[in-house]
Amino acid sequence: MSIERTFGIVKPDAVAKGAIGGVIQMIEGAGLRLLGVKLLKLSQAQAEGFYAVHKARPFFGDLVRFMTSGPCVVMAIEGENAVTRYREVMGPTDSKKAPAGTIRAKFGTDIEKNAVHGSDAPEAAKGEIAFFFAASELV
Ligand code: 3AN
Repeated sequence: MSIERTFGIVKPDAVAKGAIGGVIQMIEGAGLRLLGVKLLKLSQAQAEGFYAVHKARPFFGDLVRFMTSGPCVVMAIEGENAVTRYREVMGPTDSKKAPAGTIRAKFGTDIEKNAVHGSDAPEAAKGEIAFFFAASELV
């Protein structure tokens, strides 16, 4: 077991349905803690930069449009095996396939409006946290 950091976003669909508190409750309930939290509306450039790895995918334009459609909450998260643990709590990308008890089953709608983002590896988490937080903002 190792203490790890991961990065999460409460996406615009979940913020719009008043689920910020519900998502954070599930993250904390999984034994993870927040190191940093911000409410913000992503600019076009921020969304394109954050999802640059998906630039060639057919859904890229829709993804950027969705992620800039309203406010979201960015979170730096810490805990034992945080990357895997948080992905378990999120559930799979497609909310329709998410098992009961996961964030995406509770607050997501489909593969695009899937309530939350989570890093897929510790190295990715490092870059994603640095994309939104200065070291001094992590407590
Ligand atoms: P995850 O967020 O579960 O790691 P990724 O990294 O494969 O999933 O995809 C990044 C984001 O792109 C997803 N959260 C989802 O919002 C969107 N996405 C992925 N696949 C599709 C798709 N086939 N159609 C629409 N949006 C998609």
